[in-house]
Amino acid sequence: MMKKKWWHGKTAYQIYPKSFYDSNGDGIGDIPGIIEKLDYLQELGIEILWISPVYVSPCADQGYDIADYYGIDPMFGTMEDMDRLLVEAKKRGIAILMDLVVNHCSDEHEWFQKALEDPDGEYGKYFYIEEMKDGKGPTNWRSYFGGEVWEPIPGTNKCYLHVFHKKQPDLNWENPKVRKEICKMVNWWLDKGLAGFRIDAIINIKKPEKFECYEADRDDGLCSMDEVLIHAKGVGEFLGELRDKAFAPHDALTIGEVFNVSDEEMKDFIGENGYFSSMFDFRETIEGKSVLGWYDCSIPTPDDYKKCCFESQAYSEGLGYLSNIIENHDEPRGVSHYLPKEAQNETGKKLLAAMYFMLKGLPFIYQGQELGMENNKNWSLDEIDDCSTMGEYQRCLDIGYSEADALAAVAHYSRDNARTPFQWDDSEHAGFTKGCPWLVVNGNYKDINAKDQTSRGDSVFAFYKELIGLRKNPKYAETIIYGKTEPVLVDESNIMAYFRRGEGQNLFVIGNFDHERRIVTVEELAVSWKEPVVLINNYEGARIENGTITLEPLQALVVAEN
Ligand code: TEU
Ligand code: CA
Repeated sequence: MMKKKWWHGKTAYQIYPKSFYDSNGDGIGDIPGIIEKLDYLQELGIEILWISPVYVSPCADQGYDIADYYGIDPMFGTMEDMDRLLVEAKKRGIAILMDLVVNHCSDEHEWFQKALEDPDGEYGKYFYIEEMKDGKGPTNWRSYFGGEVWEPIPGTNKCYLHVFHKKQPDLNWENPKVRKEICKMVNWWLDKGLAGFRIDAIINIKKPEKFECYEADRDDGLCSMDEVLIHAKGVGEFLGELRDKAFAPHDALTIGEVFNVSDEEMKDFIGENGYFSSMFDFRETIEGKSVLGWYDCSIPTPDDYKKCCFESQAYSEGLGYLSNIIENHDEPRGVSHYLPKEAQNETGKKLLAAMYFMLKGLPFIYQGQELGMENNKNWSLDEIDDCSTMGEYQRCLDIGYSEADALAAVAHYSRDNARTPFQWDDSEHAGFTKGCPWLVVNGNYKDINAKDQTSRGDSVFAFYKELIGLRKNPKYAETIIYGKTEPVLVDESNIMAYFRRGEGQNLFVIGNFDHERRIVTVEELAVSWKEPVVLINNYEGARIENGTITLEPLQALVVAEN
């Protein structure tokens, strides 16, 4: 039996500060804005809040490029605001996680500025700085945002490594001084009263021992970081040190953004005494992605979706507690991605909500997900701000797409879909700001907004509230939190169904992704269940007779044994 932790039964929420709520009319969401909306989050039932970066940043990658780890960027507020947020959140029983971005910093960070001044000096060793040969870096690795990972240092024959944006130089974790600095900083924040961190892009901190070229996977002669990471061995040593010297002494809650580890390695990451408390399940996120770029990706079907969920549930069982999502600030809106077109309505949104929320693990809700916020359907190129989208767009042009086709090819995956301002009400700019929003507001804000959602008993918001309430209901919480997930009807296309097996209690979760009525039979319900009680339903009525369940199109049910 898994050791119980205070956070297992909670529901977590991710805030993307720039787009949440603007308190001072400059068009940019801020920390005072978050404080103003804490009551809203409490009303929803949120008890853990992950806040994407608010540190000092020139914002080449929206705050994921940090110029001062100890300072709050003025666009987000002040350190006093941050301290007040911690206090106000605590009053409402909400624990705060900040974003820990330590694979890289900003090129405007003091360390990098000093490294540029003297690449062979002390601070040069904080980064990966190499000699160029024939004007080229030592390897053919492609950065996540497109182009080479090596950037020349002006006035020298040297270059530095950046696996993300060129304004995000990678920190050299092999250097004990770097590790010491990071450890100090993490402890400083935890001492302030943070509950913990979401840990950014962490698998990238270990590089291959030798800087070598690998086989190219596109005609640009470069290879993807996925290939590079296969050759990088021993990240665990760094992570173990961070755990022992910073996380463990504070009993911090840490959620790793962990890509590119095998299922076998999962135990080291989130097992007993693992590096982190939990890590996101990205199996569904990755499904359909292509090494060639976004233009070549395919959108997962409901059957793909359920297969991914069940695989992750099976691998993690008895081994660690995953964090479950349908979207985040890097992904398309979940309802626009996992639901078939004709299912993209409130009933379908509730269906998807129930399916992922009832899985074993810590559920995260990304801001706006609880309203049913969708991808923006009408992007124009000049409205896109995200560097990753621009890289993928360029890639399309490079292989001969017209501008219009290139935009059409990347629009669905643009990270800006998740980053459009939160839709608070039906007034101008969706009530997000009194000024001019930094990113365009989704045109559907008059139909989809918090004011409407919180006023209706049958809204997506109300449904999320019910799911969160059920998770806290003492009668069922143990089973929801710790019960084993057991898939059933796996070969029934467009039906996702599973038991959650608790001690002396079973729950049954079923959803119909089909646009037609479906009738399925689960014998156990007829044979050994006394009487099924419907706990969650996105329809008026439910028909369960002798183990035979009649599901309306997009109907979702959570059922308990009486
Ligand atoms: O993301 C890391 C990551 O590997 C991807 O999700 C990446 O952003 C995506 O493939 C590019 O489209 C984290 C953050 O979540 C992301 O916002 C940052 O841009 C990135 O790290 C760099 O800090
Ligand atoms: Ca502001």
